[in-house]
Amino acid sequence: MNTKQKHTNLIKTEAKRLGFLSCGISRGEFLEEEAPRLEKWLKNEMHGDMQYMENHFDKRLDPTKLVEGSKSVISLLLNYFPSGAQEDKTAPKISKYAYGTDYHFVIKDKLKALLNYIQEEIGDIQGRAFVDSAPVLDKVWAARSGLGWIGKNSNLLTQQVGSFYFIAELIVDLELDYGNPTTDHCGNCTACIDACPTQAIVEPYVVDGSKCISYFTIELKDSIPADFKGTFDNWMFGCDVCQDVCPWNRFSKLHNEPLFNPNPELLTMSKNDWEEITQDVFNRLFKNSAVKRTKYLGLKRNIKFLKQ
Ligand code: B12
Ligand code: SF4
Ligand code: SF4
Repeated sequence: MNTKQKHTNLIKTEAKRLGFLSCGISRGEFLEEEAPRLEKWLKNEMHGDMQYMENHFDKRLDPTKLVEGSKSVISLLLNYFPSGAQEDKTAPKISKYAYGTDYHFVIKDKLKALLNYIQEEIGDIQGRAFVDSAPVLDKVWAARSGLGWIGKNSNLLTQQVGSFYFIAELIVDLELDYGNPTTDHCGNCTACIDACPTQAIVEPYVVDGSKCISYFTIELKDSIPADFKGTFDNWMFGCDVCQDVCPWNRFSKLHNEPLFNPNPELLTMSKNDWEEITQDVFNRLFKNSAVKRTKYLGLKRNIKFLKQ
């Protein structure tokens, strides 16, 4: 076993120990194939009001510009597939990813621990940890490293566990052993495209973010356009439809991260409880949650929109 393989094995083993579902590694380089796709997506305004997507175009496509001297992208998946579900089937729905503690906190801690381990075991390695927050094409790096393929709903998928996991990365100045992309197993399936309540999957592999329920209910600061009334399939925060219908998600496995367990009250709230939610209840339910991104008034706006 050469040194690169030895280091790669050490990192992958520690990632597992820290609770990550899997770890894959790619050479940090310019993403030539993605550049025209990202450009087209932005040109067609599929980012809607998410102006941050327009920023750092060059860095987003090239990790060596984002982290000077970097050589490798270490992609990490963290499962969030929950055991429970909202009990009142008529209650407005929350995406599974937002049931527990905000994933940014949970993952950041694990990434830091992994970077510390690399520095202790391998040497004076420089690196930075990213989860969602930076201009990095998370799914593309994970796919390149062999962790899964990007499905027609544009999420990263695996045959073993579907797609209910987060993606994060460490970008480091250490040469490692690189993985190879897996094959696409979407085949003739179009379940996600057919089921999307707002027809946001405008062609296979392309999601028009500006039409996605997740965008409207989480990212949009203004009021939700009236033309979308009656199309939200009762989602008040995010949307899981294109993943729930994906046949590969029959293989989802329950997460084992205690911090992702919801406040039990969240699963027992009735439709009426949600419609009458107060600021105090919101604060209690979503203390360290990603739902805080939309704030109390944002959630109220979403619930009201569903009633119209
Ligand atoms: C912006 C964003 C959104 C936006 C836009 C969605 C989107 N698809 O881009 C909105 C708010 C709508 C959104 C929604 C959701 N998101 Co989001 N989001 C992001 C974010 C911050 C950036 C994504 C991005 O770069 N988009 C830019 C566009 C251009 O990229 P893209 O859609 O992947 O497009 C590629 C394909 O279209 C492809 N392509 C184009 N043409 C063609 C043609 C062919 C033939 C092929 C093969 C490919 C191809 O090239 C493009 C560029 O690579 C990432 C975090 C990150 N930093 O990566 C999370 C992220 C993608 N989101 C995530 C999640 C969980 C969600 C939701 C499931 C949340 C929810 N339950 O509500 C939904 C799913 C919606 C969906 N089907 O995509 C996870 C996905 C995990 C996974 N397993 O894949 C990520 C990675 C966050 C994380 N760190 O875990 N999200
Ligand atoms: S998250 Fe919902 S609205 Fe967005 S693309 Fe998937 S099914 Fe469509
Ligand atoms: S629902 Fe079908 S087409 Fe869509 S991502 Fe899953 S396998 Fe691919």
